Amino acid sequence: MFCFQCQEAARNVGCDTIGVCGKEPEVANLQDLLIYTIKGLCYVCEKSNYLDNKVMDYIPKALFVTITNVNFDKDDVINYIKKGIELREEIIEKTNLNKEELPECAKFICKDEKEMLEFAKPEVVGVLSEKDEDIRALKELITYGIKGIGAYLTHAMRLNYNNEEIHKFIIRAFTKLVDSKDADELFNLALETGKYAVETLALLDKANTETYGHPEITEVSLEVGNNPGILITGHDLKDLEELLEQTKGTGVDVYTHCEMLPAHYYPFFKKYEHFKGNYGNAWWKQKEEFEKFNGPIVVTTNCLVPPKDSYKDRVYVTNEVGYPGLKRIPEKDGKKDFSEVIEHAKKCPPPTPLESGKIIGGFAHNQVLALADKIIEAIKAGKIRKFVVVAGCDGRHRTREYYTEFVKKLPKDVVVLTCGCAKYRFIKLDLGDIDGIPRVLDAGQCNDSYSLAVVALKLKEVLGLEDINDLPIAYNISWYEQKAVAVLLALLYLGVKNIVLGPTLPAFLSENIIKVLVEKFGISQISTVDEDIKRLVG
Ligand code: FSO
Ligand code: SF4
Repeated sequence: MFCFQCQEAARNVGCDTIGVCGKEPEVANLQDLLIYTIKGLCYVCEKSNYLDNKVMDYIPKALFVTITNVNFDKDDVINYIKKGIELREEIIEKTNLNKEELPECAKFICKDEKEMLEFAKPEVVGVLSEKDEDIRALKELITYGIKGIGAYLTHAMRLNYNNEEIHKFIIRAFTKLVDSKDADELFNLALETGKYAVETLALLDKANTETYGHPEITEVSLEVGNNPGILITGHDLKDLEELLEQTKGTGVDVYTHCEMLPAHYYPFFKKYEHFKGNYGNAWWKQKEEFEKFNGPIVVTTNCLVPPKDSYKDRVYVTNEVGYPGLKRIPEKDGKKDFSEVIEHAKKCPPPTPLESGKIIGGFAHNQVLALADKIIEAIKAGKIRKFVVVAGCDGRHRTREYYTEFVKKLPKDVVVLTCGCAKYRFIKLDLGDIDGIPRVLDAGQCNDSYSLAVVALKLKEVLGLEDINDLPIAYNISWYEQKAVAVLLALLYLGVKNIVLGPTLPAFLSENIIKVLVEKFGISQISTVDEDIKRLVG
């Protein structure tokens, strides 16, 4: 295996024996083969100008399967590969494409696990098949950005929002990855990936807010009640909706974990009295927290950590998530049946209390813009000197303690804009407010990154500025997996310069590509807390 797609890649080079995330070598190789299969399918679609609902349903989900901490189950990956080959062959037949002229990824056939594992070598189908370091870096940057787009698009599609143009872009981009060796062309394609990341995030924002209302300022309890509970984690709001409906009146409470916390901010979910509060922290602490929760846990998307035997029988998965031995929530006609989990919960003791108090959040674009007058006033009066976006993902490395220190040490006239699970590094600290505006404004999930862009663009307009970089906003982004790569490319597309990235720069970027990103966009890695406060806040 060879995988370097996330921030925790071994030695910041790549995982080559087993994933730091727990991904087994066979699964890693099969996921490479799945990406290879998707590329072949895209190639065939592009060359025959073909797109249908089956393709639009398959590609984003198949991409989602390969994102860090989503699926560790080889059987699931094998099924996706088989499905991809099947779709591709159907299209070749329908459109009379000449097989002889197709590249290997668009014509290989592997019938079973054995054939797949023999074929799926990192040097043949994986990232090492590209020998040129810089071309490889650009291709992987685009691939990971598109994986992120695939995940966001899957979420939007789950709520029946779709945009064919995004699918067409994915198809065109993967075809280019098969064909192109031209660094300039690939660099431009990376920026275009950012453009479509913005489009996809906007579509998802529309899907979420039209379905569940605009997030509003909300206090979320961190305490537990006396009823048995179900803990729901990941990012899928539709799963949460169905779970809340089906647990109504059963005596079972529902708690959010990690990236599901922002669900509490939506008006729609407030009507459920048994929707209790948030339990725990960012994904990487789940081993300890799932243990203490005592009841069943539903994992709807990333980030799943390989479960301990002590609670494994209480973990259920949905959607693209998979891990050998975990139970899957049955689905019929697109609707999930949570009855088994609910019965399971009834037999469990209530959760062990972890914390007390509350979190305040709900500062997505609509809510922040409702406060715009107050904010502008505070800026003009010099009460708010600057905003710093400290957003993205959390992770288990000790170096990430930097983010807690950074936020703690910021001058009192600086406001933090956040989203994603990165917020768990500081959301529970009491950092006070500025004229009633909290010093940490949480917009929601990493899926809500678009909110921060809307706020920036609106402020630019209100303040009559020419350039997004003239705003009093600095960016200190912590990344972990591929959705964060999509968000980073989105920010670059929007013209944001001087982003500080951490805790490390991506292992998949070559020195030359990093140099270009530094020259063109002023991207840099985190340094010490003091130095970064000096350069970001002044
Ligand atoms: Fe976190 Fe995991 Fe939302 Fe990521 S839970 S790390 S960017 O997968 O998805 O913020
Ligand atoms: Fe390693 Fe990250 Fe790949 Fe997992 S996803 S194998 S931790 S680089």
